[in-house]
Amino acid sequence: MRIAILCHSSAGGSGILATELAMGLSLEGHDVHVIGERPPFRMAGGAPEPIYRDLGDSPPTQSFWGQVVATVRKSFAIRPRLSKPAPRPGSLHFHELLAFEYPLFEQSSFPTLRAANTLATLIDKYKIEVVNAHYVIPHATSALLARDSGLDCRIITTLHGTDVTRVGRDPAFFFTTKHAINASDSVTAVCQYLADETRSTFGISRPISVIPNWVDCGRFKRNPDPKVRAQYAQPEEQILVHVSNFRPVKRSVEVVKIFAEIAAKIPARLILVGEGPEKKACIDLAISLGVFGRLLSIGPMANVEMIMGIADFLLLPSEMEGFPLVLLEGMAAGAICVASNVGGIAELVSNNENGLLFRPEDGSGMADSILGISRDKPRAEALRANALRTVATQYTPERLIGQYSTAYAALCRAGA
Ligand code: GMT
Repeated sequence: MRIAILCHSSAGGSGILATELAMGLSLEGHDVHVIGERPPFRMAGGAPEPIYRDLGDSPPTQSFWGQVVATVRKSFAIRPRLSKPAPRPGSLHFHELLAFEYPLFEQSSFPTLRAANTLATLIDKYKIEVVNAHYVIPHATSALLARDSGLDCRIITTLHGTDVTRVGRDPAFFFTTKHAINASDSVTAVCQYLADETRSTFGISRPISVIPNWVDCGRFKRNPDPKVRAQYAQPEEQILVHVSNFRPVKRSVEVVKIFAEIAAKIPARLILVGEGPEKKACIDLAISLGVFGRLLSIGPMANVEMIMGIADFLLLPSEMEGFPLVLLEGMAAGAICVASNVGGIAELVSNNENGLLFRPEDGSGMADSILGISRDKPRAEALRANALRTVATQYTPERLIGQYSTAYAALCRAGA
């Protein structure tokens, strides 16, 4: 199939998932065109330079394809014994949004319209059959605009979380979000909670199928090498990790409070990975609580598996979540996940079996249970083993990327 994927380029879950999906679909042999404001965060190892900017006919440079193929191979841990074919060169493209500056426009960018026009150009040029819009605003709207310019393609919209629970329900976006969901040919959500929440928020009855997110257990795995661990912490320290975009919905400041309670009782180290509006407040709080010396702050990491593989605990006390990639990745890598029981999290984490769930505001409960588990090795190992079993059996890329391509194929058949 010829597929276009629209996604946010920032280091957020929806863009990461869309990138992994694009790379996986290209492995299945499809022609995939990713469209965004700039190359998405995890594409080609976070390739910094803009690529394939002008939709021109000149082939992408060799070095770019070299990077993409290497990343796809690494991402899926292809070994000779696997029969999966290597991606055909040329099966994965990135297209930056076309842009035009004009003095009349106060806001020069108009990303919704530019995405629509870029997409329409691609549909026309590459005979795209299916467009998968990740995150409703603005991508599903852009896809509908592109199709309404008289082009023949199917639109499938994937809901991720705040596109419904925060942005979509806001009066600023309510009607456009509802319209985009209703007018898409097909809609998927990353968890059942989000599918149900979408229907009740917008009062709609259309089917929304659930395709959960996944994790590559070949890439996210425990790193038993003490030398690697020693780069981040003393041998006796428990390593707690929070990977986030540090928006208020993640309640990242709470992580520092929880950590301070723990660090008052046992040797511990907190690693904060990512960037966002509340990062500074986290650092300031760590200073005022006297734990700054035990904190390591790192920006967004394309290879976050390095940190996940040495973490003892992963903290996610969010106010709301869809189906967090960070939990899937922590579970695969052996970090015991301590999270709030919100959104779709309980569809992945069973309390006391493969992780720990709390009310978002129960920071002390989270701290107490981390302290308890850090002294109870058999329980820690049981939680880790159960978590790995969950993700390795139910949330594999092969199975779930296959569900996307099956959904695309069904749409194409229905529209033929
Ligand atoms: O940051 C993004 O790009 C999307 C982000 C969000 O704020 O909606 O993440 C959502 O989508 C992810 C991928 O499906 C999920 O892992 C997250 O749970 C979900 N986040 C929230 O709903 C807060």
